[in-house]
Amino acid sequence: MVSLQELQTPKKNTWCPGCGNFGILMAFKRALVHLDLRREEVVIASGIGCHGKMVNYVNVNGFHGIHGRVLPLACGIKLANPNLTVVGFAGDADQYDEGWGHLAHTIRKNIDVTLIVHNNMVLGLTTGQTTATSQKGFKSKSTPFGSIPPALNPIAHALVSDGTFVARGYAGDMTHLSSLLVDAITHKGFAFVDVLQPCVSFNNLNTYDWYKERLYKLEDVEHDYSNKLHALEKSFEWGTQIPIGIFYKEKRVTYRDNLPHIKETALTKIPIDHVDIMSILKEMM
Ligand SMILES: Cc1ncc(C[n+]2csc(CCOP(=O)(O)OP(=O)(O)O)c2C)c(N)n1
Ligand code: SF4
Ligand SMILES: [Mg+2]
Repeated sequence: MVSLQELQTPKKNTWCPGCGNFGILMAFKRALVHLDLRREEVVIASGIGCHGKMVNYVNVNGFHGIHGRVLPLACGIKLANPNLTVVGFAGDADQYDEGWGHLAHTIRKNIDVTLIVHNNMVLGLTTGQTTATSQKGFKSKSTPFGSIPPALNPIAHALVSDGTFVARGYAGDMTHLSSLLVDAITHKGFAFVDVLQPCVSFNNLNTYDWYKERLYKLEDVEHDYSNKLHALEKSFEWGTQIPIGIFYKEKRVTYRDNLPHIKETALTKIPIDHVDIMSILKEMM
């Protein structure tokens, strides 16, 4: 059984004191302990940003990729070796700006990975610029007079893209987030979790106090997560009341289940000794 201690790494943590990323890190580690997964069965992938340091702070296999490309990485790893549990960590600029296109297509293909988006509604690592989820009017270095368009709604987009697991967590409620991550990781198919993450250095609008006044749990209002229209209605709640929890969940065949040639055997187990790639390489030279 893996312990919190074993998931610790010797890397010095460089997040700002009070950053919401600490809550996500601990919630994820607790989820791994709860699921009793062996460290070598788990692979995590991240983009570039403060969130990207997750791969440095969890003692499992990790791939720190490039900005916006968490999903191609995570999906490639999972399709090559379905025996692995694959979790991607992205930032809001990372996923909802640069990597936006990947999200819709991974959702509709229902590739069996989990995506956790650290949604702090700002570019943290680059010291505070506006992102796709920054609220209209949000003032930052890149929009000193306030962000002009309305904020993108990731939950509504995931629902209309036919997501099979669509949820929102909060970095300030570690117990709730951890149990949400357990549900997401055990979901067979693509699990999408948008996590509201306070950035204490560059987002002085969406703070812990701001969330405290607004958040409520969908499970407390007996939300039926098999009802997509109801989930969509809930996804538009933003303002005085903001729901967290599972919006929608359904069972659907995964992408890999539709690939008969690799359905039974992991690509990583198929011998390649007899494959001669020289002729292909010569063609390219
Ligand atoms: C291809 C590419 N474009 C832009 C950058 C510059 N860059 C570094 S981090 C970052 C985004 C950080 O914002 P976010 O994804 O929201 O992550 P956070 O730091 O808030 O966790 C950007 C644009 C980069 N490293 N690579
Ligand atoms: S800049 Fe924001 S997101 Fe980055 S570590 Fe500091 S508080 Fe966290
Ligand atoms: Mg961000």
